[in-house]
Amino acid sequence: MTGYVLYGYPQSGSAPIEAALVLTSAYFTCRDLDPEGGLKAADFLAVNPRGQVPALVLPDGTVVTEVPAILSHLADAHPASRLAPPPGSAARAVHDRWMAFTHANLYEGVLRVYYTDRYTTDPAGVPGLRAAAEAYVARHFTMLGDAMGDGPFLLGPRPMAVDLVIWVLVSWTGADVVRAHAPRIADLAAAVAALPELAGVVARHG
Ligand SMILES: N[C@@H](CCC(=O)N[C@@H](CS)C(=O)NCC(=O)O)C(=O)O
Repeated sequence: MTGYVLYGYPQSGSAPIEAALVLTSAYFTCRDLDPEGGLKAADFLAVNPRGQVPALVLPDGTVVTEVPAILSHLADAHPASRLAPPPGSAARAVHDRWMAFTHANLYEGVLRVYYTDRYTTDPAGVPGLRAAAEAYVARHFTMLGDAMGDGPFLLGPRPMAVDLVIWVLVSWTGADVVRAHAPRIADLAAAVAALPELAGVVARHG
């Protein structure tokens, strides 16, 4: 059977994509890579020359990378799953606004915390850069929390693609750290993790 192929590894950015694929009920297989060597192996660089996960191969062979692009495609290709509001609607614009906000500020901010040494040629500057990145992440979690309506998910009662990304970002940052700045975002992540359909994904990714 031809389906999606998801390149990733546990607790990486492939987690929200795996969760979205489960919610679409589409057929997919996971190719877990070794984060030490597998990302820079020639066969994976042929899929994503950036050597990063997630990378999703569509059933027709098209490769899509970058979390928001992958999630947006899955939402549009599987409208019945209601992973995002319908394209062209104001609600979709709001969803995509927060998806872009989350990716540009929080995902990239968390990467600066994890891979701080990549952002300077001066090893002595690493601790200061990391502290600044942590403060940046905290500030943006606060803004995201301030944007929440009644919950339990960012845009209301239904979990959407943006919530899947937030769930992973909270787990990377630490729920207690997020709770100190944005308690409702910590609750949102817990609500995603408690979705019965995602039990297998949550168990795999922690
Ligand atoms: N902007 C990319 C970021 C992807 C990314 O940084 N992935 C991490 C894992 S969460 C990775 O592959 N890191 C390995 C590396 O950069 O060497 C996206 O949205 O997919």
